[in-house]
Amino acid sequence: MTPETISRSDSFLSDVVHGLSQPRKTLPCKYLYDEHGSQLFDQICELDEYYVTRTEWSIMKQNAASIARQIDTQAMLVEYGSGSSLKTRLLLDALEQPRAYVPVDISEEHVLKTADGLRLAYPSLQVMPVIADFTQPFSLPDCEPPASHVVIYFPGSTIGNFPPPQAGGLLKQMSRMLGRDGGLLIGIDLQKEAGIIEAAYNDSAGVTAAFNLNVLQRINRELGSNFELDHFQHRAVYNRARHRVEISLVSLETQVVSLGNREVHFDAGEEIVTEYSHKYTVDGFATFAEQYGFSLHQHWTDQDHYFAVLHLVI
Ligand code: AVJ
Repeated sequence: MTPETISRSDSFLSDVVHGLSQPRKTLPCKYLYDEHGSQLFDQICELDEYYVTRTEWSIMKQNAASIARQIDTQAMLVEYGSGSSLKTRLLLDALEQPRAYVPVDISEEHVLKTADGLRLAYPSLQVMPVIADFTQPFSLPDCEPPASHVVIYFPGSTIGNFPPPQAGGLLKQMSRMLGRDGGLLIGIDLQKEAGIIEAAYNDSAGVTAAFNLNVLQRINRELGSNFELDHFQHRAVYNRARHRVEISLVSLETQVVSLGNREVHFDAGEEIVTEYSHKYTVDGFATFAEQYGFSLHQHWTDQDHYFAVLHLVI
């Protein structure tokens, strides 16, 4: 093991122990995205019930030219949580090429494979992947010639995974990275009828359930615990007051799981919250982002107002 992998699994263990010691048990949602989890997430994106990806895709496709105009040739395009960079290709196809494209993702296998694919498709583009947890400070690589500013692309409504205080922290960290003339292109999932939202997170094929349960498998494999996956059940409920989907794993019985030298006790019906997915309005998000120095320059949405892509500047 390299020192880096040791410290990474160390913080994984301490994050898991910490989360499972709370009166309301939680696990940080970033751990859903190991190699298998990232593949399952890609499958979620293709589900009929999961309107999010397809709607954002159609907004990007219909408006690629005007969105791409917000990114000039001097810019370094930095994508937070790039995954397979599928939507980015729409941007890159519409762009005069930026200085460099920097995909930032926590899943090493995923981001390196994606970077190779992009280099093949865009031979003259500098693709400089960064393997990082973007919720922590990280540094950008240097490109040649240097970029004059940064445009951050943060699609997928990933910002929705963070409760407002953390989302605000992330916006603050981003605003420091941009430089004058920089901007943020961000995808947000909009508030809509609860039934539509709940169906998206409780798909009939059970892919979201598998995605959620996979985090227990990962903890077993990487931290040597003994979670029984069939003793837990996926749950996703839209909390209308807080405008967020609360995704959890419910313990189906009273049970004890061993984790390192500890034992974690579960009551029957007790939940582990694994992810939130906050839904916004365009105005609500713009007002929120103003607290961190951003102002809304332009936005694009679909006919049904299910999703919006915002261009925020500082
Ligand atoms: C990664 C934020 C886009 O909240 O919709 C999808 C993750 N979790 N189904 C979302 C997710 C379960 C997703 N984002």
